Amino acid sequence: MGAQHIHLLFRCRTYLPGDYLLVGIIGAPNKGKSTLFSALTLNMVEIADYPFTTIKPNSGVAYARKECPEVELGTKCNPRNAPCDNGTRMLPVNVIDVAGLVRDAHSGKGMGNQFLNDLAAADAFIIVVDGSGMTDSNGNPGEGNPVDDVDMVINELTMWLTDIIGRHMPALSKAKDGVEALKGVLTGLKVSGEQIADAIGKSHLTSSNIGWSAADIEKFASELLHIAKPFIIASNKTDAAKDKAKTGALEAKFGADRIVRTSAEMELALRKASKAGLASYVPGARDFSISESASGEQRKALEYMRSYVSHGGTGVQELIDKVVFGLLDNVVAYPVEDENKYSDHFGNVLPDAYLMKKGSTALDLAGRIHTDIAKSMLYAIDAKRKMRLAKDYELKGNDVIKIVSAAR
Ligand SMILES: Nc1nc2c(ncn2[C@@H]2O[C@H](COP(=O)(O)OP(=O)(O)OP(=O)(O)O)[C@@H](O)[C@H]2O)c(=O)[nH]1
Ligand SMILES: [Mg+2]
Repeated sequence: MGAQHIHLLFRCRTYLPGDYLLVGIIGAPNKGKSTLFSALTLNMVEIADYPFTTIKPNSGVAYARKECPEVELGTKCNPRNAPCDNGTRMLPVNVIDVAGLVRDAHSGKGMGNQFLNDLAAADAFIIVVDGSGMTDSNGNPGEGNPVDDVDMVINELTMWLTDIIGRHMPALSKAKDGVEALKGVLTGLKVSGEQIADAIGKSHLTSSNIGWSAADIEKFASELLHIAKPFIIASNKTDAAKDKAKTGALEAKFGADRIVRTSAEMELALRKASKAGLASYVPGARDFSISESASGEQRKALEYMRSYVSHGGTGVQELIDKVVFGLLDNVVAYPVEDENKYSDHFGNVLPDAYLMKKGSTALDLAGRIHTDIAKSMLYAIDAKRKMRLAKDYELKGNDVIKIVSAAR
């Protein structure tokens, strides 16, 4: 049997937004969730200085950024599923922004917690807090405590999950295989059997004959959340923070790794200014140029922002990059059909960029392209080094890979 590509399969496949990671933006009211959402997606949504501005969820596409291999390979890409911005590949990620969450939302306080169902399939959460500390936990002007707000969000998420499991307890308690039964109950939550088993172990419960008490369910829900729904914290409004103590307290409690200082408002203003041709701001950049066409007032505002971003940027791009490549541990892989031209069957150079969980193999990449390609896969070729790779080759990040399959 000759080794060839299955061109047809490459040709037929369309890229579905359903393949994207999903990131949920969550937090107490009036902290800047919708501003962050808008800065990330450039979708214009309602933003206002009072609690519960958002009622219906906003969903859109944000982009994590990574250097495109076109730079290293000295070529020019023809992107299909992930745009390229001057040598930086933009990997699409779905984001959802929901209503503000308050303490006891699970008992109906504020907007309640039903809207959390819209985030059930999230791969990760961004918890937005007011790093300036100028809004209280209900989103009103006053002394805020971001650490308490994060604890409240985690607690409300736990209670939401506890309620879902609790509702199914009569049926679950009759099931022989608890992991399988829980998997059924938690369909739509994007949790795996391994994650469920792990959470059962960590909460010192057993999976056979589940007869859990309310406290057991809560313990399990809390463990499962930590395992399956990792979070990062945006210490937002840091442009308005007079002292750094609020963010410092977050770092002390949750670890500096998990905190990104953001100014969603400034990122939104800069992306809008760039779109309007007033500035040449690239998301995440520490500098930009201001257009001649900017008016005196606009120039003044842009100069102020230019000075602000020179001290570490607005944090917004860093935040989404950290979610995708840090928290969710993804690498980018570029499948090609021609390892010399780095192209697909039509000559498109580096057409597709796939986010793959670290630890994924060349075979996993084949499966991502099409299950049939994975089934008949023989081996892979590292197109950069022209080296043959085994099916179980672990993707390193920015690999350009040809999958060689058996002709049928
Ligand atoms: N200074 C400053 N203000 C911000 C920032 N981000 C948001 N804001 C302001 O904070 C207020 C609330 O912003 P929203 O984005 O509507 O907040 P939200 O968390 O979505 O609010 P709800 O939908 O009501 O829960 C608005 O007045 C924003 O302009 C920021 O980075 N810095
Ligand atoms: Mg909002």
